[in-house]
Amino acid sequence: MTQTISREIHLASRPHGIPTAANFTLVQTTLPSLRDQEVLVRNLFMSVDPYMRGRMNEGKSYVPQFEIGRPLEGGAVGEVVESRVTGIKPGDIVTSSLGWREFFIAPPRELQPVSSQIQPLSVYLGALGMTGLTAWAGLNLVEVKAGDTIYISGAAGAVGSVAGQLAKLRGCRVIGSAGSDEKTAFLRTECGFDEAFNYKDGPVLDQLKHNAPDGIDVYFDNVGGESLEAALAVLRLHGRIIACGSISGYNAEKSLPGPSNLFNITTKRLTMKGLLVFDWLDRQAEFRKEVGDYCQAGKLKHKETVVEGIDQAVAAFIGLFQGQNMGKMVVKLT
Ligand code: NAP
Ligand code: FER
Repeated sequence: MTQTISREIHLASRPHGIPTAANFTLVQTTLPSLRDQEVLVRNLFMSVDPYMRGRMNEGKSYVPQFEIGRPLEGGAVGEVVESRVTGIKPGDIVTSSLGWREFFIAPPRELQPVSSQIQPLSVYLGALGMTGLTAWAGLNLVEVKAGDTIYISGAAGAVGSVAGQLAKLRGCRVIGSAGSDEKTAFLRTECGFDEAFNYKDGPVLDQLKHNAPDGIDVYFDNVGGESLEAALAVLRLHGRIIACGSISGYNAEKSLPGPSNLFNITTKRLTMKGLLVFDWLDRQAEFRKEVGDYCQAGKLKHKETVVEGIDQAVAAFIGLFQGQNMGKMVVKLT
């Protein structure tokens, strides 16, 4: 019986502020032999996501915290190597939440079979995966419709770039912000955004007013902080906010003050709705059909930044907070 040697990334210590390589260890492990009703999977791609930062903190939240000395978890797509389950065979492609490791053994309830026809398989982590579902769910959450002007922060990332393209397909006017000129060019030329600005070029409020002189109907918030405050200022009467993420505060060592102008919610009768992608899993089939069709028809770009090797996964994760990715950040396991 062959034994599988795998490498996996453990949480070594809880980060304070921006995570560093010292918070993680790469550990080699030998997997046990496969037992009845178990499957051995080799991960091909794994996801790194901003929400993982929150799971590295102490204390409870919606998603369980990572434990020190244990492997991290996260979305992954892999290939079945060996199976002792009827109906699952070597070569099958499966998604799971058992990323951050090269190989793993799991029962079938931990695996979701997906078609190998769709390539690259990393698309199951991005446009057709968790971040694509988040983008799609956000637009549905506040009923984004033709004629709306929508502002999206973090627009060149995994969620933002898909949200903007889906909003264009719905007939919206789309404005995005991102952290480099290369990213704003990508938004305009490849994603079809009407306007895009670099939030590092000057105050977000000034740039947003310039790009949306008549105000906005919807704000898709991936960033929080200054962008949220600016959006509150320019939202029109009865405007809506999709509260999706707040990455500007994820590494803050003490809690940050809220927007100084929250009273706009009252005066303009705004609606701000919290979005958690896990609430939308029952609509995954509908989402995959709609967005899968757009991808196949060439109407939706699923841009990725691919980093190679599990030994680069920590750097890829930290890179999310330095804006190193355009589109979905994925790690290809070699
Ligand atoms: P992503 O946008 O692909 O990657 C993160 C990006 O955030 C970076 O590339 C960087 O781009 C930007 N960023 C980092 N630090 C920043 C800062 N201080 N200020 C402004 N921008 C900053 O990540 P994603 O997976 O698509 O996630 C985007 C947001 O959605 C995150 O807030 C995430 O937590 C949230 N999210 C929420 C849910 C949910 O269920 N609610 C699900 C998935 C994701 P720049 O170069 O533009 O700075
Ligand atoms: C995210 C940010 C936050 C995310 C999930 C959460 C899946 C949930 C946090 C919590 O429940 O505390 O990007 O993506």
